Amino acid sequence: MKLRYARTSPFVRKVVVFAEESNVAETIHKVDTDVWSADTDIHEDNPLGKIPALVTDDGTFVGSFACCDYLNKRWSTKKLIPENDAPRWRVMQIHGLADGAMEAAVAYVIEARRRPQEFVYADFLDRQMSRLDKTMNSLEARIGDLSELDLGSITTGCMLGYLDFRLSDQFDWRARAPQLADWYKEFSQRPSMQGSTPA
Ligand SMILES: N[C@@H](CCC(=O)N[C@@H](CS)C(=O)NCC(=O)O)C(=O)O
Repeated sequence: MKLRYARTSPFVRKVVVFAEESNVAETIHKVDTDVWSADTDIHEDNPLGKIPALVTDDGTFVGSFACCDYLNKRWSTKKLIPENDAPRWRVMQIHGLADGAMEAAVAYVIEARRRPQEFVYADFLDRQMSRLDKTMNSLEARIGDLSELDLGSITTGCMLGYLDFRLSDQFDWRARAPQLADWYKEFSQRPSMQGSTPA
């Protein structure tokens, strides 16, 4: 399998950590991809121009959730997305919150760093920051739902890692969510997280 990859992307990191934790990493070949380069070839694998994309004998999966779901169903020897009922609802709910926060953080960073300064829209930045702020409260309130290793906790860990990587000057998430900070301190020590720290 081929994974369109960049070390800085939290969505790619989600797939990389998921793959390692579910024992399929060695079957994945990472292909460095700069989606922002003028001559990027990402569109050959993803018409949306985004990473991650996972190219497999069963077709190409775009978007981090579809990539993880495929790995889980088809290859993983350790299942990290529960099949049914309450365990599945919990993972999907946590994943939705963490993935949405990841989207907000990436949107903030693109607006702040990639737009010419005179076009940066302050209200847009505020809206993303408000999403992040409120989602920290929700995750803090559901800290007990992060005790298992699964798609929800992996996405949360990668999202918080991205906040540290790109938004540490703008957003002190640890002050908003002290229990989450304690949880992350431990979670981020996992070899899968240590080996994929964005740089
Ligand atoms: N919902 C997608 C989001 C993927 C995404 O936004 N990837 C970013 C890198 S972190 C990207 O490729 N951006 C390129 C662009 O927006 O043109 C997923 O879950 O994978």
